[in-house]
Amino acid sequence: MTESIAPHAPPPVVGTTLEGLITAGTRGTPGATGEFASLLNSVALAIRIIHTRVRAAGLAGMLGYTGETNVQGEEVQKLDVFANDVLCAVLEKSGRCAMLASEELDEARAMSPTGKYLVAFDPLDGSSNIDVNISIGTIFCVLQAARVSDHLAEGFLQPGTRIVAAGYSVYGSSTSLVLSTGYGVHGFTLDPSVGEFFLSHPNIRCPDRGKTYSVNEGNLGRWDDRVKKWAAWIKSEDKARGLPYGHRYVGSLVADAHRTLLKGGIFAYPADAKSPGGKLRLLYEANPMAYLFEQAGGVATNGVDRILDLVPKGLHDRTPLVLGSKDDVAAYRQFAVGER
Ligand code: AHM
Ligand code: MG
Repeated sequence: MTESIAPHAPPPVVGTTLEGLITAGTRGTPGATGEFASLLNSVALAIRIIHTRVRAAGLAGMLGYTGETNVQGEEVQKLDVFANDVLCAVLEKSGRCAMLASEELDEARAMSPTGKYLVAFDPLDGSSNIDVNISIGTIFCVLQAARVSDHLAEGFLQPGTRIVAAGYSVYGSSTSLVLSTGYGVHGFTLDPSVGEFFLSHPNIRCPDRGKTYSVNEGNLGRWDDRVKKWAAWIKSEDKARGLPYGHRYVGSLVADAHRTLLKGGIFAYPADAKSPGGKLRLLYEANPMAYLFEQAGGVATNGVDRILDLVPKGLHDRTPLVLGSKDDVAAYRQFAVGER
């Protein structure tokens, strides 16, 4: 059976550590062996290690490119490699992970044959912002390795509805970790002096409607007419609907999604003439975010259809991504299907 943080877990209180909440939540769940809690704590450990290197990156000779390109054809930064190595090493040591898939690895990598979980991650999202001290982060999701075939790379080719946990960290003005195991979304802030994540944002709810839109408008000339029409609408004057919306765009999904999750509004990375299938990756960018947004009462689509229903064909599949407040994503959909 799927282990998870149980609905009967004690209500989170401020002063709660991430480890404490995870452990309390799984204790007493029928069939729980502690392996799920142990896996999540391992991911949190990796994030704390990445945090220390990100914080000192300018000093530790960790900025800049390695000279390599990854499977996506993108230039690899030294911190991308470091973050990937840390996650791989920590997950291997945990013994809980059967296979992992990473933005930085061409193929899925086998870990522990007795591991019960599959972990997909983007070790360091927002690579273009690394060298300029702008928020970056780590995104991950966990699937269950329920069947024998799940211990092969094909195990990752499941729809996001099968996710059992997802989260992301933001290495920003503070380091935060946002996590869901299917019973709401909780946000934690790292206290670097004690090296612990403390609960700072219990039960995050994405407002039904926001005031900002987030999209790389430099791509406007490459969008189809329906997306252009939406972009014109959201900037139009309409007091009753609260338009125009303000524009916010960091260029790191973790940062743009985090703001949208907490404050509402809409983030969109539509398909365009350069990236006809979208830019963002389904398995380790769109799916974890979609899971978190749905858990928080928000919505995530590819413009029209629910992200979590999409069945990946490959580890590095891309998708258009539109997420945020339910009213704002619904309005986008009306434009996308030609109803407006
Ligand atoms: P990365 O995983 O290589 O960092 O790329 C993904 C990033 C997202 O964080 C962000 O939403 C998007 O790419 C920004 O793309 P653009 O620079 O085209 O606006
Ligand atoms: Mg990314």
